[in-house]
Amino acid sequence: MIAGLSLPQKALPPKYFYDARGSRLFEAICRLKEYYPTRSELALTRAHLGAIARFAGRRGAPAVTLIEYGSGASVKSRLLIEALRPSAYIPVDISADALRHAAAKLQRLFPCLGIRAVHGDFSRPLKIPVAQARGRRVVYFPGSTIGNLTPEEAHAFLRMTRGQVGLSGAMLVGVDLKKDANVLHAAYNDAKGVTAAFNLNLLARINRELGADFSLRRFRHYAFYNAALGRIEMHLVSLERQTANVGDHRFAFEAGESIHTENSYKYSIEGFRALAAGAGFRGGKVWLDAKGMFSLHGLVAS
Ligand code: AVJ
Repeated sequence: MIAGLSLPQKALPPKYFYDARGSRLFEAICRLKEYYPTRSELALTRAHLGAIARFAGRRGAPAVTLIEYGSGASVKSRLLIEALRPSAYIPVDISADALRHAAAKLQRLFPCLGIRAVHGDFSRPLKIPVAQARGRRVVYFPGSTIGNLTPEEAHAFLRMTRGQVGLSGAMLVGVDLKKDANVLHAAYNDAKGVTAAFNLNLLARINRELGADFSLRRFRHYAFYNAALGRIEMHLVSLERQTANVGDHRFAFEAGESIHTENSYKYSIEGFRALAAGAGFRGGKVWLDAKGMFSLHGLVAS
């Protein structure tokens, strides 16, 4: 936090949004009419579930270990688990609460499924519990969480994952698509202000957990589509000249100066396939929802 707030363009990593309240606010975002990604990805998963499960489970591999990064409430994985029937499911999430609830719920639904929740951050290589990682390894990375990474970071992440699933493994990645900037703008500037509350909750969390004194009233949520870079940027903009303390560090803000809190990259289908190819994956398959808003890529090692 200190390092990020010391940059010329102040910036904080979006993974810190997800404390218990932040995870709840994110779930509320997913239900907003303006926020199309969740609904689109669910629709495409339902529409193509058979094909997706055949892709993930093929090559006669009897056992599949399904690893999910950023599993959150595991809503989409429930569908996939039903169709794929993996022998083990390893959800990985930075929010301990979300992880515990999702794992308990899935265990009730699938009593025979070996569930091994891993509380952590998928930006570093993950130690997969070996006893659970039987058969074919399939990494599921839905929600366009990959959009939080820059293309360079996404490349490194895909390379790391390819190493993790090995030559016989596969990856399923949900990727939000480029579209009309007005649709993107609405999705990140909802009328009820839930996205604004989600963004501002980061400051509330820093205040509570790091003894900081950000005045939440003096910052405003700001999100826009940066077309040149193909990404939504979220910022917290200081409404006036002010200072804020984090521990013994004092940070000065000019009026209008911002903290950059999130990027959400949008890809073309070809653009994402090229990125995956550069990281050693063959773009095996791509599935879309009926409106062509969102994509799910099935990748195998090339
Ligand atoms: C969870 C990273 C995919 O970028 O759309 C939603 C997070 N931020 N509204 C996204 C988010 C603001 C979301 N991801």
